[in-house]
Amino acid sequence: MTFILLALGVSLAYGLMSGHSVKAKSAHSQPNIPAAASSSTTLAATQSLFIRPTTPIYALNSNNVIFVLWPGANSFTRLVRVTQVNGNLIGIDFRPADGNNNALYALTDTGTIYTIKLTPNGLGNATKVSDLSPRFPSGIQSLMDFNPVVNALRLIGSDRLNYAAVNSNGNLNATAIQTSLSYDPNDVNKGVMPHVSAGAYDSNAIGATTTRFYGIDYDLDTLVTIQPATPGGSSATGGGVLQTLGPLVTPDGQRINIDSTADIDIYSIPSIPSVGFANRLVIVTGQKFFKIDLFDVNPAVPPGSVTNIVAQGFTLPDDTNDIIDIAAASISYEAENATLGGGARVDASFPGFKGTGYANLGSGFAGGFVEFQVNQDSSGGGGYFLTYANGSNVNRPCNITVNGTVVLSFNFPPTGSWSNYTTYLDITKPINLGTAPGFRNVRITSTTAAGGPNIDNIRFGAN
Ligand SMILES: [Ca+2]
Ligand SMILES: [Ca+2]
Repeated sequence: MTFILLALGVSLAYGLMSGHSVKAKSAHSQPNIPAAASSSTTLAATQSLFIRPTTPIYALNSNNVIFVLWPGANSFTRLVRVTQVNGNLIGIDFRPADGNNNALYALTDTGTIYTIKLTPNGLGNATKVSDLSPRFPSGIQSLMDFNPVVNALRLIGSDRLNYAAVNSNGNLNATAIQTSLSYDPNDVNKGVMPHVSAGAYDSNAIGATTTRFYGIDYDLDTLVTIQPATPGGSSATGGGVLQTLGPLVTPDGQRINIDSTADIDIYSIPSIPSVGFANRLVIVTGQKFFKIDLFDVNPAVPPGSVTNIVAQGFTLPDDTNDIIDIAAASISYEAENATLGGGARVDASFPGFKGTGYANLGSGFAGGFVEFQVNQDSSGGGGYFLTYANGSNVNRPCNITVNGTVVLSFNFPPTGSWSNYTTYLDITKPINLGTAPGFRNVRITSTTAAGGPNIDNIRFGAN
């Protein structure tokens, strides 16, 4: 196993994983083989460069039905029809601050925000979060996405309406109407009426300090962005000033036609601050699924400069069920948002953690555990990243189980102090999650009387 103490090592691995080239694959042949290549010779031959997401992509249709594209699958699977809501669902997204994938946020055309449970126990159950006032009126040709920095919701309609639902001494309880969208006066599409029905923020994880908004203009079939108010900052989304980055094209240069109800989402692989996040943008439009590695897109260009934006993908079967919105599952799971037992407890005493705390597995006894509900595929994802602290001067060994079966053991060596969080990276011996679709329970349990470490979070490598 590779025990990497230096951020440089983590940066190198992330850099390799963010490049999706054949070179990167051969350098780490085990973690980066696309699932399709091993299961289908035909797919491997025709889509040899396309690496499918190793995180599930959830989808919504206009009849309140939730679907999911499991990692490696060729089509969406129907999960559940949501019945406990008032109105028609028009948007879904995961909230990075949740620190898990247990529920989607969803908005109805009557202006109510709900959470929709995705885990097997209570699948499809809806819980009301808040009412928008005024209601967001733009219907299904709209986008809904969480800004990971301010932990608030962005709503944009293809009619140019631009809303934010923010936390104001409550959860998403204040609605702000912001500046309607328009193209920058120096943009190639200045004066053109925008039709943006798809959009998402990058750096989509706990710990992001800046984030950039990307969207798609379905009328122009282009990728657009909103520049930050100051260089290096977050997109000034509330100002609504769009910039065209370029036309969407396939790898052989064919223009991609975007439907009016197409949607996008972004999933992000956290890295060290100087490197930022490795961001993947996924698109569902009609029968097509596409993915863009945002590492290949330079958004910080002056208005008026455009370049082709290459998206790779595949054709879904006929029965794609009129998808109107999608949401990519996070690869990051915070221990303080997981299930704890055996004497373990949520704690926040030692700073340096991500999210709101960590799981303290306890000192002086064995059996403290943290259990994550994980819906990833580890077969093509390139390992896992486990962030923990051990301020004692002895190892604190633990077992890792998947649905009760031990798959790995770790020693969790001392990190020097309880405030010194270390990321343990192993891309050669991934936690074998198995290939079965759906959630499974990944549990970390201390095995000796020394006790266990403080576990901050776990992330699974992604493509
Ligand atoms: Ca999102
Ligand atoms: Ca945490």
